[in-house]
Amino acid sequence: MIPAGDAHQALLAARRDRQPRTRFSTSDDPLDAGWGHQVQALDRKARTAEGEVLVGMKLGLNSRAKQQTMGVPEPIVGFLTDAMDLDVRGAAAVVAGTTQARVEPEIAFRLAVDLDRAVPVWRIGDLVDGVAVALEVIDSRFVGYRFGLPDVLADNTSAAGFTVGEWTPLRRVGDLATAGCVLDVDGAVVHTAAGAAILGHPLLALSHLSRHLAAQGEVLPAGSVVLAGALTDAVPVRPGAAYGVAVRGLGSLTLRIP
Ligand code: OOG
Repeated sequence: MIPAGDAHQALLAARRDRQPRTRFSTSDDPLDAGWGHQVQALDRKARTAEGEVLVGMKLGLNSRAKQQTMGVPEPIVGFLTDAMDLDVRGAAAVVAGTTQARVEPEIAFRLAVDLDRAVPVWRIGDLVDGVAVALEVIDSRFVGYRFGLPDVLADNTSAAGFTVGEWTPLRRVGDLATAGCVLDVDGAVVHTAAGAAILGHPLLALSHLSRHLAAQGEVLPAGSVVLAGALTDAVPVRPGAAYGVAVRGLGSLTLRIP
């Protein structure tokens, strides 16, 4: 088994050299999710030591579309820092560091309270201060996005960048499960879905995250952003393209790639 520290160094080199690598897990050495989280924790420690600030968490592989395409049938959790905020750092700077970036349509939640325990599904709404439409830029450090569960966890769930639209209070949004989502590239619709694509209801992503944090003994502070996971398959990032997402009740958002 490759030690977590070695995998962390290898992934750092892959990012620095913009050179995607092959996956770590093999049929002889399957590794496990715990190992993946260990590597991810090293990445988070290194980034925060360099001054990046944790601003939230993201879930991934919550929709059947993504699970089937990526071949990993389980939700995953990663972290978000201010350096990934496309509105703070700029899309040009974020995309310049990527090698095979893709865009995904998302729903974002903002925490009203510290998330410090496993919260039952019927109380999840109490945790949320605002809901917004969002776009995530992912970029795998594995060639062609060919990875297993431990690999993608080690790679911080391919997180690269994100942008969030206007926040709306949850009580004003209506039923998120039946809210339609449309993703377009340069105005041409490429994918559609409903909120229910995310685990049956987008709020269940927060419930999953609360159980994950409780198991790790970790607290996510009030005000943090949580990306609930892509509603549809991802689309490749192309220079000069504009990516639009609209979710009923949440409005719309456009990301222009320079
Ligand atoms: C893994 C990350 C997926 C999502 O929202 O489903 C993800 C990947 O596809 O590279 O962020």
